[in-house]
Amino acid sequence: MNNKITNVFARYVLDSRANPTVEVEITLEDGSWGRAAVPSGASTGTLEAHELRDDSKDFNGKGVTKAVENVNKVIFKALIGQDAADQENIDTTLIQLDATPNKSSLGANSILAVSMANIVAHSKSVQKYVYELIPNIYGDPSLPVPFMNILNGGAHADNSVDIQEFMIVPHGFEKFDDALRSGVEIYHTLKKRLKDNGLATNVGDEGGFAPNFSSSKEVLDEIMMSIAESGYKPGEQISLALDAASTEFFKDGKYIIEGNTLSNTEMSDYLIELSNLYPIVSIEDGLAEDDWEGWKYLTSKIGEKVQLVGDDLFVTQEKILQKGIDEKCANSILIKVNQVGSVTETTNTMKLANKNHYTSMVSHRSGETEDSFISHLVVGTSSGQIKTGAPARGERTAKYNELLRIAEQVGFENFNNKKWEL
Ligand code: 2PG
Ligand code: MG
Repeated sequence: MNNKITNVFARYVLDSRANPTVEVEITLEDGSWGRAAVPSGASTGTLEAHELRDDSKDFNGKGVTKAVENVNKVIFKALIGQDAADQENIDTTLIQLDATPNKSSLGANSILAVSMANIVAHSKSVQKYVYELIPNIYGDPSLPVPFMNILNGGAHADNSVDIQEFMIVPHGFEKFDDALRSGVEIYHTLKKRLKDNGLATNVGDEGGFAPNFSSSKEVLDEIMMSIAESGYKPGEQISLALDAASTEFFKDGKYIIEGNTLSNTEMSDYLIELSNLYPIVSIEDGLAEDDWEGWKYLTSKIGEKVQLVGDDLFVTQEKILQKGIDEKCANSILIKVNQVGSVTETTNTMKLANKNHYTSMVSHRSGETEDSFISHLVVGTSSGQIKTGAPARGERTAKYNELLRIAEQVGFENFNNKKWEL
């Protein structure tokens, strides 16, 4: 067996928000090695797997010394000699070693880094791309429609915009690179328009612009004009998507947004109004993570025509997704590897989603590294949708650039945009 693990080594590296994070390297008997680093969120769901931080004064309490030590001392011992080809066994070993329901003992950040590094090391050993080793859950490997977050608000920017993400969805193209290019062009047009109107063009955590606007309608109008001015047809070629991240502005059972205090039905009706006024095809976290009643209402109202994505609601976990399926909440799940903490659990959640006709959108976090594992995850599972920020900031372009490289293998025309055809 060439795939025996001979070394597991962790260090800290910095993420895109100047916080330390865990990076792991795994070496195999044949000399192949793989590396992976974990991301970190800002608008996190309460039930996410535990991110282990030091809680000392170093790095303002964000140090990962303990998580790194857990890899180098505890996980190292458990994995030496194991077969890297058996990802499921590696992940089960890690889960059992931790032995808590939310990975709070070893830390989801240490476990996930090891889990991802293992599949990368194995891919090198068998001379394959990582996406070739990922289960083809939704179909044969294909390139995703990129959900590009070009205007940032909420917890990702210090502006007056309450909704966290305004995304463009370039689906009306034959080829992945044409879709990506259109998004890039619109991004530049938006920048120019903001500048010409005396608005700020500095960017938020995910590379989207972060000017002050007083309402979502103003933002959406601006994006619509940027699409048209770039020479594209809104709705036909480019649609829109939102991540409201509404848990962030849900206080005492009410949604405090754009100067209004709304009940869950009023919040839903506001989102419905926006989706009637603009070509919005997908809304993430329109309701808060514990507002199941609100989710049920919104899903019953527009679940047939708009993709409703549960992020904080489902936190990539099978059990919680099953509750959503049973209660008819949402019709799609956001997939973030560090919300659950291992490769196998991530793909298991996606399998459950597919079985129940829920779509899966693979996602970055607002705090990211150059690691581009999620580009392989989205192609391999053929989920057809990725959100990985604006086409700016190195940690965001790392994912788009990896998709461009993968596209040379799977074919640029192998573009999974069927769901969005008019
Ligand atoms: C989200 C994400 C990624 P964060 O809410 O969907 O865009 O943000 O990583 O801060 O949770
Ligand atoms: Mg979200």
